[in-house]
Amino acid sequence: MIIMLDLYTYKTFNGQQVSILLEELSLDYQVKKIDLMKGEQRKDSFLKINPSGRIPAIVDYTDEVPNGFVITQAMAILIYLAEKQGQFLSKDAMLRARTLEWLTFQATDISTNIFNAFLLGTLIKEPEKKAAQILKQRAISFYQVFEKQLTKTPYLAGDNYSIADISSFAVINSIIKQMPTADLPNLQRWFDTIKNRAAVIRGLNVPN
Ligand SMILES: N[C@@H](CCC(=O)N[C@@H](CS)C(=O)NCC(=O)O)C(=O)O
Repeated sequence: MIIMLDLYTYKTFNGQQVSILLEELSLDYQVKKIDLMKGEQRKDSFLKINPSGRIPAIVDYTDEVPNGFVITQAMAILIYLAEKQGQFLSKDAMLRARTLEWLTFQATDISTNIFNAFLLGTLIKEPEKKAAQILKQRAISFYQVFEKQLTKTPYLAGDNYSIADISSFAVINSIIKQMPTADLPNLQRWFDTIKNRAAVIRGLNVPN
């Protein structure tokens, strides 16, 4: 089997969004594990791929770029792969905008708050811990917006499962224990539907 794509990743929600999409697209890819706990993201070999020293990153070996087209940033990777394969992101301008609207909401309002809360929460001082709590609460408050939307449509951007769902699912899944969705029935229904997809189960397990 000729592998045409490398995925640099680790088991975090940013990495899992991309591995879930790759599994949904049934693409062949080679997993390059970057162990963040061992600081492998700061090695020169990885900094050549992503100078900001963070996962995820992909290298796509194409006819146009046989040495590999490198792309970083989870959102950019999701959009690139979905567009390239013509799946999970509509070509219709309005449906596409709706998907990008939910994807951006997730990226800027949910995962950013959660990530910053995690960073502050690892510090010992009380003011930082309090700030972490505020950011977490802010992210949780946005669950209500998801719930409201999901009373109207099966998926975030409408009738079709899209990269907005994949991205949001990976983030919510990573914090489900601290931030449960059980009291929001439509969000819970959406979460369970996605969680049981075979590609999602495989994608969450990368790198295994
Ligand atoms: N905005 C970036 C965030 C990537 C990111 O923060 N990745 C984390 C793991 S979830 C990472 O690699 N951190 C390693 C480090 O900061 O040293 C994206 O969407 O890809």
